[in-house]
Amino acid sequence: MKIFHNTHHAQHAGRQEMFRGRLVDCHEVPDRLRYVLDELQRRPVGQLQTPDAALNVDAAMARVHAPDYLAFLAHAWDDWVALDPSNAERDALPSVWPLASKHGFRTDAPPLNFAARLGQYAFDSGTPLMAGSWAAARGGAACALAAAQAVLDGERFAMALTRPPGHHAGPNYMGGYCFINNAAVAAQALRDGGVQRVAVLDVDYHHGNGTQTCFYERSDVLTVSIHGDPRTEYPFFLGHSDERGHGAGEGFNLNLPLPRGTGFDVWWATLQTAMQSVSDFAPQALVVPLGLDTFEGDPISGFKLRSADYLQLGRAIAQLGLPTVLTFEGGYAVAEVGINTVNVLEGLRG
Ligand code: SP5
Ligand code: ZN
Repeated sequence: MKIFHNTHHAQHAGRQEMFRGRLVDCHEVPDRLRYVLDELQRRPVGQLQTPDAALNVDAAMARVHAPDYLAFLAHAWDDWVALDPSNAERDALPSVWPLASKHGFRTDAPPLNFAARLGQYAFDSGTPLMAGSWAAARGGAACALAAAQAVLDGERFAMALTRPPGHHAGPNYMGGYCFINNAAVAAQALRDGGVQRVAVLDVDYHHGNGTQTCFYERSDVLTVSIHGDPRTEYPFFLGHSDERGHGAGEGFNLNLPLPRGTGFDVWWATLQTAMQSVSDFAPQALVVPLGLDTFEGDPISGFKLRSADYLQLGRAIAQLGLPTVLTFEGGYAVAEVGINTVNVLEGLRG
């Protein structure tokens, strides 16, 4: 198993996120990745490496994200500081949004004001952007592309071990701590490398809204997600069980929402349903957005998985018998995220 880690990740270190009317310390912190790397030192289940610098990561990101969104991200920090030089001391967070055009706001007259532009491209105020966010997000996309390439070259398992995470980022928006959708970059790179059908099995606690949206009208990429019911859980506005795909993509999206408080037995039974739909699709490759925020000790989530359960998850994924790319997503019980992640990888190896 090849594990591609992102040497730029720590340049993205948000200070605070908006939560119920005040700023609270960020949950998505650089220590998360450090704990995984530390556990990999203790249990070296794969070959740790960095992506080949020759990979065309900009082209790979452009296959998933809109050009104006990528240009926005690349210049966002400079534009934030240009708005007011004292902004250099603060992370950028949006504070005004156009909502959707159904509310009567215009989206055909793009604002010049940076705060307004940030609101156009962000769906929450929990995703701080700072000087190194773009370098970190772009470095993560390189890991996703490298992992897809490794699988195309014959590797059975490859992981993009990176942060910030990606599965909430859509074609033209950021949010949920995510900027670039690493899982979508990997799935599209597999398609572009000649894999005809790719399945995405998202096991993060939160619905993979960005990945679902990227492939919602396509029949070549099946998206399946097990997550907290969006009626009560973030990201709230997508992830319901009646979302089955649209147009050519109808029938190629499956959402399996579960109530907050769900324990391993029910989660495991639901995983069997998810895996059956993956098998029925007969894909030639799999992408697993791997969130560890299903853990019982997670501070912002509501499922009750225990550390040993992640070994089982790894074994189950391996039983699908598919070349597989994993991307590191959520998981905010920082001291346990290394053990839980490496348990999945150990389970994969059988
Ligand atoms: C990748 C991923 O797992 N993103 C999750 C984004 C969730 N953002 C909203 C979380 C709000 C919870 N804040 C709780 C603060 C309690 N101190
Ligand atoms: Zn999550």
